[in-house]
Amino acid sequence: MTISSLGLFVISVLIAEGQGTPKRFPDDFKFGVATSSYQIEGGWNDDGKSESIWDRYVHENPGRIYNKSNADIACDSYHKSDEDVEMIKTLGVDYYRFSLSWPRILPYGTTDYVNQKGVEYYRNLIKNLKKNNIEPMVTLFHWDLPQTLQDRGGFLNEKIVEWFRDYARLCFQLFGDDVKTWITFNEPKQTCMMGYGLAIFPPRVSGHGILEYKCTYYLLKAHAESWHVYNEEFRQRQKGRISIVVDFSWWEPMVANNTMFIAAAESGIQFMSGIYANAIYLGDWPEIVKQRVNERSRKEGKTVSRLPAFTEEEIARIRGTYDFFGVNFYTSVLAVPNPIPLPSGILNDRGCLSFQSPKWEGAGSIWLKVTPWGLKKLLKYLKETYNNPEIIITENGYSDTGELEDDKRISYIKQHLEVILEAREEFGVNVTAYTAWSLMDNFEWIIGYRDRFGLYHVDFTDPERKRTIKKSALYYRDVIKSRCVDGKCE
Ligand code: GBH
Repeated sequence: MTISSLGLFVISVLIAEGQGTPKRFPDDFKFGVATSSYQIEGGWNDDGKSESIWDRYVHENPGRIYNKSNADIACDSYHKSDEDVEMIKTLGVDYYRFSLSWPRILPYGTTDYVNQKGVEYYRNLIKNLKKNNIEPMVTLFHWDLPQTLQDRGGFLNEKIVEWFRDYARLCFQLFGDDVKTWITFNEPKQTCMMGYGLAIFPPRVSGHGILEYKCTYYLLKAHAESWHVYNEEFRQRQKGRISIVVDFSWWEPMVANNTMFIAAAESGIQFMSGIYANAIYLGDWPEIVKQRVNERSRKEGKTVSRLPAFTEEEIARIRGTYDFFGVNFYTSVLAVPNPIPLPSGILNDRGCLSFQSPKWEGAGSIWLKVTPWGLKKLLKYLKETYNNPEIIITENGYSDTGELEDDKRISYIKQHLEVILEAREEFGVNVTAYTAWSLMDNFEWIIGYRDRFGLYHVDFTDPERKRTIKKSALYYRDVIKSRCVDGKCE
């Protein structure tokens, strides 16, 4: 260290300490806001777009969606993207996270036919964002698989690796000059566990502890192959970055300082989230997942494990395919050991149960309890478990019934921002960005339009889908401007 660099170092330490209050975000911390294609776009069959598995599902099973709603029109963003950009601009965010609809770009799923109208829609949106100094952060897959690929087996056909890789390559070619942050998959758990395990989301296949793992195995390979495509064919010229987004709840042992409960919590977080992250950030399945599923398979008299084994080659190919750690965080659960031997299935394989305390503050959604302390613990856990990666919070948000004076949403965001600052200060967690879910009220999957997550209200009874700013949007705008959680720094 030279004298002058030592001087600079001392000065920066003094400045850092002088700031005293941990309530201020550094200037290079980024703020964003998020949506996803199926939840906002509408235009479900406009201009050559084909059906996604969600289109098919809501049309064939209206009764399975709250109030028999669907997203045929949703927020009508397919026709209102200029207004969307105006709203985003008002917030003053650094970036907008949205997703591309695969069947809008590739109606047959594969790259032999590209729907130019679909491409144009995203090209206009991206240009408009750039013009307004808003960085696009683009998710390639937020659950709306082309139905035509589902008809060929979807995520149970190994071809999904090629289909997705080719779709990803096309998107890098089409939009990569302007898009510098890519996300391959949003929340693989919802695709594999909810779609091919518990059969709650389309394609509603019951996996019995077999197909949810098979889906995960192919999905991780598809992620890795597209990362390699970006890395080898685009990175040098386009200079962007690409990763996956895994959703994590925090798992707290229901009984503290009890090894059985601590082990239950660790198993819970590994089966529910680590299973989608471990191969990418560390290599292979999490140890506890391998151990439990392999042993249970043996006890069930199976000659091969229900969990597909990665070859050494596959482990090496998938390991390291990330440029940052994308995490969605909403809530926490309490873990309890479940020693009762139950039939195969991911929820039974994990050997624990989850509960939420009735003492925790609720929200509009039954599963969402306000637990900012859980995010703080999770951030420390992620740092320690995954070798201190750069962490981007790609979603965090609060649901209610759509009130404009949404003080509870403000309080939720504020508390989560506070713990992010604390985790950075106290544990040195490298969180560099925060994304609020969501820009506006939208189609909240099977709960339809009941649970509202928006910073803007949307009137779904109005053919114009009128959007109205909520108090929380103004709060978030002030945070971004002042870089302080209470929206004002002295
Ligand atoms: C995210 O999922 C999604 O990325 C986003 O699209 C969504 O709008 C947002 O968060 C809010 O939900 O039906 O009772 O079995 C968050 C995780 C997964 C939580 C599905 C609710 C359904 C539970 N969500 N889960 S239930």
